[in-house]
Amino acid sequence: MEDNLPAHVRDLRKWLNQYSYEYYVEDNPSVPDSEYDRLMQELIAAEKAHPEWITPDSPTQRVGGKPLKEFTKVTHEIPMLSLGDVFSEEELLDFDRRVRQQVGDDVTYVCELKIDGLAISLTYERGRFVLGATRGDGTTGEDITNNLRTVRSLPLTLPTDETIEVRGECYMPKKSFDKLNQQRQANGEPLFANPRNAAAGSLRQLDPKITAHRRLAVFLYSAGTFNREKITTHYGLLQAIRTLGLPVNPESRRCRTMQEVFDYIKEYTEKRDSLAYGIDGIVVKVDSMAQQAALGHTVKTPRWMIAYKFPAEEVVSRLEAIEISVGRTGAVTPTAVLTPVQVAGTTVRRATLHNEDLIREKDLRIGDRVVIHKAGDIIPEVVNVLTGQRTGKEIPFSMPENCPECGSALVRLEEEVALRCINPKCPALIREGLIHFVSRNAMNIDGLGEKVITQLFEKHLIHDVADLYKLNFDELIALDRMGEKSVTNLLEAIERSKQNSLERLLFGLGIRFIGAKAAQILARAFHTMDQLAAASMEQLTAVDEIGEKMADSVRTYFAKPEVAALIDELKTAGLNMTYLGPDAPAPADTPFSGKTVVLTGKMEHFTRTEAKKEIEQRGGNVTGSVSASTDLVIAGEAAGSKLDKAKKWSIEIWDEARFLDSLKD
Ligand code: 0OX
Repeated sequence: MEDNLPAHVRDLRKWLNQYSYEYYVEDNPSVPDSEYDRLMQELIAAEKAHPEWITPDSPTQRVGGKPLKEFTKVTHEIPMLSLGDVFSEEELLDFDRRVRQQVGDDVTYVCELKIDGLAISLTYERGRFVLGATRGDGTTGEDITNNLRTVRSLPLTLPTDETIEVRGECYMPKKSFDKLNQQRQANGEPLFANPRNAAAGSLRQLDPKITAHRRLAVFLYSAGTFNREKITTHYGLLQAIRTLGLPVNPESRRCRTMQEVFDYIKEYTEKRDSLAYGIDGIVVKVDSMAQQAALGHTVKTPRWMIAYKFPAEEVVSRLEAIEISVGRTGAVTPTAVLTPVQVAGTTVRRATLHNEDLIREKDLRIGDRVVIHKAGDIIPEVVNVLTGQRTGKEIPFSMPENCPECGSALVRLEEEVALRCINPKCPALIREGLIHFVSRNAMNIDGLGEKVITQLFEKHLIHDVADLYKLNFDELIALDRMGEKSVTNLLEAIERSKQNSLERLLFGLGIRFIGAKAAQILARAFHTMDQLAAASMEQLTAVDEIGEKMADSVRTYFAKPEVAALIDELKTAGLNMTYLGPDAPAPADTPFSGKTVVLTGKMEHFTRTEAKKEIEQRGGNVTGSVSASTDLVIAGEAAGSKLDKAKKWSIEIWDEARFLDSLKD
């Protein structure tokens, strides 16, 4: 293509690409911006006069292409693995020991910054950027070529005739993030919580014009298809990628001892805030490719690298109050209301207290100064109380004996830490059940958020889910902040939801222990609501992945006369009650979908039964011992031989904070 271009157009492209590289990758421009702009205008004019000179890799074509309807799927020829992580120096030493056991004592590591962005893959065919993809689940990602094309530091052409696939991280520099949020604030738009979310949101745009305004950047750190003939080390690979003109993070360093690794970690823990981009840890990789091959990888992660994650940032705030809320299942949860503080990039106003035991153990009192961190850097938690700073005015807290919404006595079910309201008529249970019914993974009724449901419920316009299908225009237009257009859209969304496949309705009904994945399995196995309702214990437990507890819950649910009446009402309203097959949109993937998980050690916030339930509700399978089929081990305090075994076999290991993090919806 390029060969047919006149020399002056080729020169313009070459200079523009070179100046872009100097500016965006090297941060060291050799010409003023005005010169770049002048050349760009010249190229635009030339291409306008000769549209046949426009090719997708012209520097004028970064923001091309129409908005997409949806992203197409991309299969990664070589799976994109992810990183195992550790949180302490001891665990890093364990990693080092495992490596040395396998490949001997002569090991060099490369330490890299762990960029807080999104993993991407870039394919260049004969030097032309042809495909950009997200990591997705590692096997299948999404085609985001047009969005990545807008990233200025990503070259559209490379000086090579080979086909290569390089991998790395797409991120939003801190400056771009601050600017973006300032603009959003000025426009009254919701702010992004952190640069990573902003980068993710920007890459998910179907219209590349929006992405272009977001000022993303990339760093490459690995490769799929790549000519490795003369390359024997990871450090060499990084250099080869850099030589091609691709951005590679300049802070990577070879470390010959664990002491050097720890020094690197210390150095960048201190430099972290002054970097232009966010990092959430340090990646330690075995340098020698021969040693990498000897170490191999598990299904998900290479055994020759590990990420050391920075500890969660801790700050002190004041406990203003403890609020009690009642969830859809009746579980009563206390929440700490805090004096707002900044933690790890966001303002924290509330923190989960999980349950009464936690308040008692920590002896939390209203007015206490408390240490806050974010578990897995996401969910705010109270770590401990600064009892030494008490003034004597702090007020001890005790959980109410009665439900704050309906007044009925709260109970503690066997084996559970949480108190529950077991009044099926409790307004909180009904309201939360309605919110769940319309939610994205259930009936997915757009425009029916928590606020609208709460209003409808408080105005007595809806009492159960069947009432949603009786709502009319006049009732909806009378609500706060509802215009004609939104009411029409909402009524259409409600109407559309009647066609949903059975599993969405099943999940939406909120049968205990039946999460999105279990609902899908049941719908596939029994096909219609009536057949499921009539299924015996034996028929239910005969279904793969449906255990006694789930089966029992399904039986109990359908045995209730009020459930039969509700299903009849929904049928009369015209709701589909059959499974529409695997092509119907699947319930959201969870971190546990299809995974075999082993729990070990004692957790702070969950009993074993509770943790198991959380995992099963998300489509995971919990087993008692570590074996070849174990995908994940979740280790609490004082974990013993199961943890050792998991480490030995390089099975993915999570601590409780990571587990908590994964439970966020
Ligand atoms: C990062 C980062 C992420 C290569 C194969 C599995 C993990 N966020 O900066 N991943 C990797 O390595 C991949 N390296 C990094 N530096």
